[in-house]
Amino acid sequence: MQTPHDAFEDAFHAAADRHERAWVFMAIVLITLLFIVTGYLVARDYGVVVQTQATYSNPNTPATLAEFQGKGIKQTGPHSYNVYMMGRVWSWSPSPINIPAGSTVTFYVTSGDVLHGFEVQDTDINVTAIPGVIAKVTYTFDKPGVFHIICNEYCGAGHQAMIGRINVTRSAT
Ligand SMILES: [Cu+2]
Repeated sequence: MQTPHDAFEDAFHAAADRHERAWVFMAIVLITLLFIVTGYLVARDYGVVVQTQATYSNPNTPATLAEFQGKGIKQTGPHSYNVYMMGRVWSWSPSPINIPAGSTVTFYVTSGDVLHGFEVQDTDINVTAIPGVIAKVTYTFDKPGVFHIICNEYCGAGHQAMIGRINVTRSAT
């Protein structure tokens, strides 16, 4: 037989149950949203993991390769270029890079001495320049403007001045 007290307790537990279910549901929704938004922002701002094109047991080898000699910029199609980017204390070569808007650029990035960080501002290009390793990253410059290459890995006394330039001009067409 139910006493009045039991009826109150049952109602109380039913109400508490509803509230707890609602809060657990909200927590699951929030955790899921945070997970998705974090993944999206990381992929958008920092890019996906860059593939390594080649590694050499001798860290000085990439600097001696033909592609890294001379201008370092090679047109490979009507709107595509290869750039062979060498970071050294404390400059990027080639720089400045002049290309028309709409160009797809494949960067082959390496270092001639110590670790550098190859980051192009206003893009999601962010690669570590490692001696003996050639990293490959492709990007399409849709909008004209000046894009600065900054070294984002501390590399010595002139690190903060290690800035390169990519000039994206209005396309002729
Ligand atoms: Cu540097």
